[in-house]
Amino acid sequence: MPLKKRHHDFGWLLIVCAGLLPLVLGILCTAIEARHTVHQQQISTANTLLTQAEKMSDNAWDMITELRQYHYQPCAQIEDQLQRAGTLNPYFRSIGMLKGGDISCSSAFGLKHGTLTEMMLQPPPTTGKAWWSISVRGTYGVQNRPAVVFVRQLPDTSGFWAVIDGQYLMDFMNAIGGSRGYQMSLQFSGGAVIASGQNDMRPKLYMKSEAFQADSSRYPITVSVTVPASELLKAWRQALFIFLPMAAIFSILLMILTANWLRRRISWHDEIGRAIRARQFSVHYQPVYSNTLHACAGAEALLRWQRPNGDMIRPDIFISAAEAEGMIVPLTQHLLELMAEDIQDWQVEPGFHIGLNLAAEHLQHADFVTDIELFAERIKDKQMCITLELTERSLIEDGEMVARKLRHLRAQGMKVAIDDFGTGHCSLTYLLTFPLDYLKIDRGFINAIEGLDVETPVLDAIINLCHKLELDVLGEGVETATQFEYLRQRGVIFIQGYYYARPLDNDRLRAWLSEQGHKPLLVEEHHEPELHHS
Ligand code: G
Ligand code: G
Ligand code: MN
Repeated sequence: MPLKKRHHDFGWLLIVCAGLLPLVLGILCTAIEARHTVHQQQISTANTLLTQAEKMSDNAWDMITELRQYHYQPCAQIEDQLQRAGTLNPYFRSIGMLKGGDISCSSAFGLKHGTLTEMMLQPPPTTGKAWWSISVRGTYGVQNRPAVVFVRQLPDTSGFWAVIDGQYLMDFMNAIGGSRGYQMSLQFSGGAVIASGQNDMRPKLYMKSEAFQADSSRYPITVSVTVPASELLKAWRQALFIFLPMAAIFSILLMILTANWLRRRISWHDEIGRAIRARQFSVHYQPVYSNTLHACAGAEALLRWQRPNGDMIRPDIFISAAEAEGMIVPLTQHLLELMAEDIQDWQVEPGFHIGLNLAAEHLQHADFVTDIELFAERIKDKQMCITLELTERSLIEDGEMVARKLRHLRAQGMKVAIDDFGTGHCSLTYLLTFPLDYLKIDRGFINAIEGLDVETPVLDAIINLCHKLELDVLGEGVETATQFEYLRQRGVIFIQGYYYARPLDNDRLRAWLSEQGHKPLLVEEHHEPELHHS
């Protein structure tokens, strides 16, 4: 049986997918989470570095403000104070005064003058501003270590300057990110790059590490922090380490659930097929009374499943299982087969109604019309009136196509009824969409009848609706004389329920039809003493 084999293979695939789903989702989520974590660290590191650079700038500008007290004083007089200030304050490489483009005094070189360009190893930027700062790759005194130059120009061409050693910034960068392999860099006014960390960040193909840049709002400082891919992987590994055991448990659970579901599903599907072949199904028929004929007007076919061990399986269970697992069509075809066999022995008046329940899937099925026509053909000589009961349990899709099929069958003398009317979600739409002859009012509404003189508004409304639409009404699940009388008084023609007759197997039905079928149902007063009370 190749078809069955495919079914099982598909099942395995489904179980594997169920197992993989939590893992794949977990790997994806942790990757996103790790990226996010690393990015947050990157931002906070960049901000820390920026704050430190701003603090150093504050220091430098404070120093330059201090230096203004030496304005107009010759270098020889102030050299000592300059040296002391430059040495005792942290961060500074040197400080001094300017005269035009020349250094007029310096804490590092005293009277030995040079130009600003010579000290910075590059020409000063042309900013046009009185205050400026720039990072440089070295100064005259320390040529191979970066520094930051701060200059305050006064209107009389003199000025003050301070140089902060880049080593402080580089040490700070190493302290905050060196151990994690962060690569950081910092620039003042787009000058030389002061950088830390390994410069040989070989780009990893599978995971690019992106640089994050931050700018100071107070000074022309830009910092950039790059996290190596290894950090990302580490964060990912950590997240996975926490998440993976959970995902594994979920994965196993989901696999067990899927396997269980599949087993149940496969077993219902196969069981119903086997039961059909083993003829475990039979049909019971529940007689329907007519208030105009004053006799039995028909019967509804109800499927029954008895296992070989004698257990009955409840119809609502196996019918929903068959509907859920694509077996309702073969099952209904089997029902028609069994009914056709049973009906051969019946002795009924022409026009006797035979009702059968149809599932939405069957109505939508391509074989539906042929199935019913074949059945009609087989019981043709009994001249029965076949009643197709559409249940509202499952929604009928493509109503227009189904309506066409029903019109076609109705043209051949069949009737269409809505079963369990009022319990479904589409009762009223069905009234518009389908050609109808009857409504079968669900027994829930019949149960609500409390007495002949007590109103039952919803039930009354449904009955009125039927009269307006010129549909025949059938009351389902009528169990008491009160219910029977109540419905009769309100013009409900057809009655079905234990009060009149229970569902009977084929043999009992035939016996019942010949004994009781023609008798009117009399509601005698002594049957129902409460009639007088209410
Ligand atoms: O009497 P009973 O317990 O048989 O019915 C339970 C439910 O099963 C009812 O809602 C009835 O409509 C449904 N049912 C019984 N027989 C059939 C059948 O042959 N086909 C379909 N589709 N439903 C049925
Ligand atoms: O197709 P429908 O859902 O109408 O199926 C009728 C169902 O109602 C069947 O399960 C049948 O056995 C059940 N039934 C028929 N008459 C009565 C009744 O008087 N009382 C109750 N409780 N159930 C009934
Ligand atoms: Mn029914």
